[in-house]
Amino acid sequence: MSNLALNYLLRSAKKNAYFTMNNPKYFTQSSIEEIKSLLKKSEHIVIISHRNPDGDTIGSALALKHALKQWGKNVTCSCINPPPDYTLMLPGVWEYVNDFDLNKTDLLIAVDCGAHYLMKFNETKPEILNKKIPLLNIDHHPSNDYFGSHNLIWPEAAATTFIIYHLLIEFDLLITANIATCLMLGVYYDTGSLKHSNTTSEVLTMNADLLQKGARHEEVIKELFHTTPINRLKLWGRVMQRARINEKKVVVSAITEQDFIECNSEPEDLTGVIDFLNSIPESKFTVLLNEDRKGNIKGSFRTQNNDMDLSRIAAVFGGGGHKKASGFTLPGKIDQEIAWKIRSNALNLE
Ligand SMILES: [Mn+2]
Repeated sequence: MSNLALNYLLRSAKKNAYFTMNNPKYFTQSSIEEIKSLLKKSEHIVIISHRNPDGDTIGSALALKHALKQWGKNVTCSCINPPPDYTLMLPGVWEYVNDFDLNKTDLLIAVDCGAHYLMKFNETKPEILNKKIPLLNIDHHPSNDYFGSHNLIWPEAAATTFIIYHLLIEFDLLITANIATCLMLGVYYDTGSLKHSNTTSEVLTMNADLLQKGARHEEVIKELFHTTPINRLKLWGRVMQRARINEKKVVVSAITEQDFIECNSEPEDLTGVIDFLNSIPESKFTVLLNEDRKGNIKGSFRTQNNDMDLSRIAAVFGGGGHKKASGFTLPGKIDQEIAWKIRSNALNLE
């Protein structure tokens, strides 16, 4: 059997012209047979989630861990930072470790790591990249630098959990209710609750299958989208209260370091609020500026406008990203400027 991604792409290409077949990168990937035999012969496996982990990297790692146990493997999930709150309902998440012993490892698997340095362990353990211990790199970011000894990169996949789902099916591993829950959380996270443009019919089909297999859908939705601590709500209140739409139809709001202190919150608490700002119908695009606690300014851009290319605007500030979502980080502080204008019938200024 040939490569899973290729097979899938071939099947999809017939239905959907969106999938392209002429990217030479697809042909330098490891075959499914190679990946399967690698997994089968390994006993002590460490799965690495990227730094500042999100729902996709945690969901992928845990789903794979539970599945590989069916083959009797000893699997450890590891990440330099702790899993975020909204993943704490996932089975096995409490067993995450922030370090591991390379001498007791015969296979490393990186999940959802868009570049080698996002594993972060390459700084303390540079030998993880020398390929003496095989490193299987499973990811969906187009930016991936193929750092593994084995690579399964599928840029059209909406999430890494989408790749893991197809991998488990290909390997005849049972997708239990626990595994389905981990996979579902990753897909909901990376598609913004099935709202982003990466929500293909294949994603919806997979989600229906996960639900049928017992995924705890309600719990996933509650943790991801309906859980907001009061400090975060207060911070979001400031973002919204300060929002202005200028004469160029750009929505702007800003949060200072002082705001974070007063709201007892962190820059991570801003995640998601820009989508509310970006819903003002007449706006061209939205900018959210914030200071962090390390003396940097972070700018985030969003638009619903198909004619905008926000990656170019972010590039002016040394940043980058996508056409509809981009950002930058610069050292510095932001100042508020208030303009006052005198309006009086006693004056004739025109
Ligand atoms: Mn992802």
